[in-house]
Amino acid sequence: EDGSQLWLRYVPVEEHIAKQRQISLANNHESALLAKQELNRYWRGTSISMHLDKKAKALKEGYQIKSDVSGIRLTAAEPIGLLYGAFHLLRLQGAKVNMQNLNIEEIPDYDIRILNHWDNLDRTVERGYAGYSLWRWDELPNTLSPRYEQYARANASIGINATVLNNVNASPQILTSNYIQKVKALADIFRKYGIKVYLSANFSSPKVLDGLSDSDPSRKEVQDWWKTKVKEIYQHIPDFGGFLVKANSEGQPGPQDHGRTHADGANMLADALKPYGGIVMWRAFVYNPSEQDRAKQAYQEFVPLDGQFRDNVIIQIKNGPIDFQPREPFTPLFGAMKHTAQMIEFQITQEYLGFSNHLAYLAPLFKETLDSDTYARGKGSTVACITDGSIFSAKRTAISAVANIGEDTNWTGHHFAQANWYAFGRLAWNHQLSSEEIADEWISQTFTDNRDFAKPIRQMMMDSREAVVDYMMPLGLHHIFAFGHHYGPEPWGDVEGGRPDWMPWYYHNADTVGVGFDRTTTGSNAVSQYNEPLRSTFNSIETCPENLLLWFHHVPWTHRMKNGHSLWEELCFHYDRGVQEVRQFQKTWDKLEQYVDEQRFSEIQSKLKVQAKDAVWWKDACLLYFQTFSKTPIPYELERPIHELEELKKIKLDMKHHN
Ligand code: BDP
Repeated sequence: EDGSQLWLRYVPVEEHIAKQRQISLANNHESALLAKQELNRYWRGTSISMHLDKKAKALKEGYQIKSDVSGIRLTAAEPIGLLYGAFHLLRLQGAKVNMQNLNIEEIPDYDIRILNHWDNLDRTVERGYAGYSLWRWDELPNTLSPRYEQYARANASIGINATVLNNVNASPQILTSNYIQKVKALADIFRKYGIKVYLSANFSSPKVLDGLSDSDPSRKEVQDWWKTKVKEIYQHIPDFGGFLVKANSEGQPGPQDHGRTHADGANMLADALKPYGGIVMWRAFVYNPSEQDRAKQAYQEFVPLDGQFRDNVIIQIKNGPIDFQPREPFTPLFGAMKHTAQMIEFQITQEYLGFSNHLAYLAPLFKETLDSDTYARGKGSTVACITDGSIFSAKRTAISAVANIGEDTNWTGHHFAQANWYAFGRLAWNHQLSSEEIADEWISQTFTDNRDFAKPIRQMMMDSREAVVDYMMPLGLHHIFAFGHHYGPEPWGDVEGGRPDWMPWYYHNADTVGVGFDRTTTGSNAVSQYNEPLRSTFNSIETCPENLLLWFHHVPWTHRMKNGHSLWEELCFHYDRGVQEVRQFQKTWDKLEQYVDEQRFSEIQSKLKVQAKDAVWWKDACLLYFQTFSKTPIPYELERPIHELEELKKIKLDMKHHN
C-alpha cells in the first residue's frame, strides 16, 4: 500500500458477477472504449447501456445517467463524456448509492480544466515536492513510462482535460523540433483520456532558437517565425491546445522588452494559433520593484488593456493578488476586465503551505476564492461566476492549477496531498460541490468509507488549511517566509541590496506601534481596486474581516479585537491554536491506526510529526520576533516558546531558489 493507486482503488469484479450484467456500447471511439473497459473491470451492478447523442450539445463533455427496471443508461454528447460518466458510476458504487432511480445530469462548469506543471527539461520541478518530473524527456519519445497513462487515467477520473507540460519559466528548447517529437508522444497517450497538451512558451524563442535579431511582436519576421512554429506543432499534434505565457514577470522576457504591451504580445501568438483552434493563456502575474504596492500591480497593468485582446486569449490570474499565500483576498482583477476572458490559477503544490510535509486540504482555500463576491455586476458576482461564463459570456472558459505531481511512488509526496489534486479536478468540473463532499468522496475511495474513520478524517482535513494559516500567518499576515525556499519562517529576513518586494518586512511592517500592511485609502490604496461595498468594508478597521485585518491595515498592538483580546493577544492565540490543531491531527491519526494499512499509516504519522515540529518553529519564530516590537508577554495560559529567537535566526535550510 504505497499510495500509487491514488483514489482509483476499485476492486476488479469477479467473473461470475461480470457474467450477470452487460456493459453495452454502440460506438468504438477510443475514449468510449475506455469507458467500457473501466466498467467491465470494476462494475458490480446491473447492466449498463452507453450511447452517444451527438445532438445533446448542451451536455458539452458531460453526461446523463438514468436508471429504471431495465438497467442503467449512460448518455453523452462526446465520447469522453462516456468515460467521465463511467467514473461517476464507479464513484457512486464506491459510495454504496442506491442505483434504482438515478436521474443525473452533469455538465462541466469550465470548458478547459487544466493542470500547470512547473517541470523543467532537466526534470527538476519548480516548487515541486514529490521528486523529479514525471516526464522523462531523455527517454522520450521512444520509451514510454507506464505512468504516463496512469496519470492520464487519474486525471480523466476527475474530469481534468488539459495539461501544460513545462514550467512557466520556460526553456525555449521545448519548442525545438526534437522536443516537439517528445511532446507528441505524450499527447498521443493522453488523447484517448480526453487530455489536450499545452506548452509554456518563452517569449524570446525566435531569437534564442533561430537567431532572429530580436523577438519584437510587431515585426513580421517574428510573427512569421511563430506561425511556422505553430504549424509545425500542429502537424505533429493536431489537437494541440496552445500556449501558456509568463511574460515580463520575474525576469522572463516579454513584449515590453520591445516597447509593446501584453496585448500586443498575446495577440501575436493568438493569431498564429487561431487557424488551428489554439488559445493563449497569458498570465497576469506581473510586478516590479516600484513605489507601487505589489498587490496592486496586476490590476494597474491589465485593466487599461481591457478589450484589446483577441478572443482566443484568456488572462490567467492567480487567486490572490500576491502569491499563493495561505490566505489572501481574491485578486481584484477578477471582474474588472469586462471585455476580456479571465481564468483562475490556483496552486495545488504547497509552495507556501509546508511543501509535501504538511497536511493542508486545499478545497476550502479554492472555495474561498471561487465563492468570493466581486460585486462586478452587483451582488452575486462571485469569482466562480465571473470565470465560468455565467456573468460575462465567454467563448470558452478555463480554470487552472499548478500541479503537485512528481515521480514519487505516491505521486504527490504526502498521501493527503493527493486530495488536493482530486479536489481541484472536482471543483473544476463543479464549483458548487462543497469541500466536505469532496473530502468524503476522496476518503472513501482512498482509504475506507467506514464512518468511524471517515468522519474524524474529514474533520481533520476540513480544519487543516486554517491550522496552517494559524501557525504560519494568521489575521492577514503574508509572505513572511524565509527567502528563497518559502518553507520556514523568517519575519526578520533581510538581504542587503535585495528587492524590497521580496522581503518579509515589506509585507508585515512591524514596528513599535503595530503590524500589518496599510492598504487603505490613506495607505497604498489597494482597497480602491475592489468594488463597493468591499472597498469600504476592507477600508475600515472596524468592518474589515479579521482574517484579513493585517492584509489591509497596519494595526496597533493594543487594538481591541471583536472577542476583547488585544491584537497582540489575538495573534498569540492564533499561533497557539495552529500548534494545538496539529497536535490534535496527530491524536486523530494515531487513534485510527486499525483502519489503515501499515505503510500509509506510518508514512502519514511521520509527516505529522514534522508538521507538529514545524508549527512550533513557526509559532516561536513569529511570536518571539513580533514580541521585540509589541514588548508584551505572551498570554500566560499559552504554551511557552521552546526556542531562542537568535537560535532560530541561524537556521539556514538548504533549499535554494530565487525570491
Ligand atoms: C511564485 C514562485 C516562482 C514562480 C512564480 C510564478 O515562487 O517560483 O515562478 O510564482 O508563478 O509563486 O511565475
